[in-house]
Amino acid sequence: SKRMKGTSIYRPFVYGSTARRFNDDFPRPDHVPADHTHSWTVFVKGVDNTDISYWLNKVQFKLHDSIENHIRNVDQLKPGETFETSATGWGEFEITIKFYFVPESNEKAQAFYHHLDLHPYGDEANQKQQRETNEVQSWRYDEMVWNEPYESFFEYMTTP
Ligand code: SLL
Repeated sequence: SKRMKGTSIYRPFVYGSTARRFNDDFPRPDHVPADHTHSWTVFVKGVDNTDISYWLNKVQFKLHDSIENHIRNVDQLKPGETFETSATGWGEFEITIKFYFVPESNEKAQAFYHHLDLHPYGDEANQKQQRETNEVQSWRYDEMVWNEPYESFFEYMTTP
């Protein structure tokens, strides 16, 4: 199969994290160490939860190496499941999110970087809202672009 000159394919996705602070309404479970202040999830998903598993085969989340089992591979999703992983902790750090594409693509894996936000940020109104909901969301919209895709991948992606 040849690469298609002058052609590209793109698909939108959302990635990021949601963090919650332990408090009276959201107590720290007994098995969680006492110095852990937050519970959080990092994810990759389609816009409005559209399925992305037809082009995304596996996601590897590389967390801080202070975290148990810090390299997390998520694949073979069942319908309705999301590429995501969760942990508890006390600190912010950079998460590497590596995308592995379906074999039809013949493309190498590609990495994205996400800063885990645990603390309210932005202007006063935003911070107030984050404190009230006890949810710090740090989400980003992006598009995966494949330039000069293989003909077979182009067909795979454009055939209903
Ligand atoms: C910092 N550079 O010093 C960062 C590192 C690492 C945070 C933050 C997990 C701890 C655990 C955790 O929150 N690590 O699982 O014991 O701020």
